[in-house]
Amino acid sequence: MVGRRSIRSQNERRRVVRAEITFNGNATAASRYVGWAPLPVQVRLSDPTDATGPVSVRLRNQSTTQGGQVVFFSAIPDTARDDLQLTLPLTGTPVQFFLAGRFQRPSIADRDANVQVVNTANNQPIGTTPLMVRVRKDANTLSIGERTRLLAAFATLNDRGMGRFADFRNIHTSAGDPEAHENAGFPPWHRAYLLDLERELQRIDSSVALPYWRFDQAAPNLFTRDFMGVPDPSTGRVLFSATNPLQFWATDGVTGIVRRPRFNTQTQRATSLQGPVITEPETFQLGLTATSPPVHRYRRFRRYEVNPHGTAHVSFTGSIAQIPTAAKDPLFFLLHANVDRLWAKWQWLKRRFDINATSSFEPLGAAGSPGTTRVGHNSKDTMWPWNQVTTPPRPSTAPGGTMAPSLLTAAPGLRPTVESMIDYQGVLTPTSRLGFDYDDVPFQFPPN
Ligand SMILES: [Cu+2]
Repeated sequence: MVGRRSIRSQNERRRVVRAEITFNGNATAASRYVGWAPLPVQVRLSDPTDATGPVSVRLRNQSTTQGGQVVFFSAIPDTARDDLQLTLPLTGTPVQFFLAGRFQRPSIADRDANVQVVNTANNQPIGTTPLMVRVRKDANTLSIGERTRLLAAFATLNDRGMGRFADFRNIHTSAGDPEAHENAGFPPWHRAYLLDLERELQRIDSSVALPYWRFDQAAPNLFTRDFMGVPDPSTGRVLFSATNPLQFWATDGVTGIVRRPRFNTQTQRATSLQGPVITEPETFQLGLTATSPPVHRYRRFRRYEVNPHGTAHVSFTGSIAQIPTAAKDPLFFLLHANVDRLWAKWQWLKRRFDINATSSFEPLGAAGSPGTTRVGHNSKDTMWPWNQVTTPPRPSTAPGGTMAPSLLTAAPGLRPTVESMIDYQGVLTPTSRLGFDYDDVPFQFPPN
């Protein structure tokens, strides 16, 4: 009897020990979002009461069957582990490790993943931290909850035409056109544009990630009254269900969205008068410049601006079909998330993250040196409007201010350069991580 009681009281004492996790050095819940790229995380004993020495702990997913899942790294680069053994000093000094979402196990709701710290001496949990494995997903596969939160955040950002969204609409115009299109900076400029918008959506609802419209496949769940709307056959004005927050969408002082597809949205991929968008595998072949061995180069790959990108735009009539008005339509951002995903997936497939290699981006350098192109399209140039430059050849206004900051990463800074968009996962330079990922594009360390 005496022996059993003393064992029990010993366990109770050990349970007093508490561990606390901080993400990227930030203790608030607002920082607990992770994608596939490893994020620096710190764990420390927050209440070492009754511990008599360093405490050996194991980090793990609280449940391996539900919600988002994470993997652990003791350092980077390292192989991903299901759990991680660490020793926490009694002084409360934090111990750093790295954490990432487990590929293909994203969250579907905020805080549905849980990291548990277990005291290995008695197998008791001494801390549980909820988080979200938040990645950009195929819009056609979103749950009703994910879709509802996205649409509500978009509607709030626009606020019937009176909100912050007006800046985004006013960035993508005739004046901004030369900053963004038909040149080397097309992919990075749009990556920054989407990131800025996504961070604003996340300020409204941190569980939202921008989904993508996979335009080379039918997306019957996207083109519905509950999601992006269905056009009225006679006017082309998009109709929404009575519960869809987009029903009040307005831009330039006019309510509604005009968008009429040239293809069957329930059964077909995007198709213009010239024909369908090229497929994903065809897109990845655009960069091929030599066949044996195969060499893939950025300057060839960026031809994807024409097809599939341009083709997807002109698969409709209405505002999305012309550059000056395209960003009036929220579908624009889902279309462009897919354009960005194609670049991201090509970068992963061909390992094109080196900001100093012409195979990853060209022209390298800043405008004004030999062999460079228009300012804003060289790797070292800053990008309008985030640089707030309004002297020629830049546009005369720079709507929206500098780049929205993030608690998850310091990159790309307030005035991003073209090259800051290239290593978006921090594959080669961990501090370059921009804080987004796509559901089907993994993070992979470079080969040794
Ligand atoms: Cu576009």
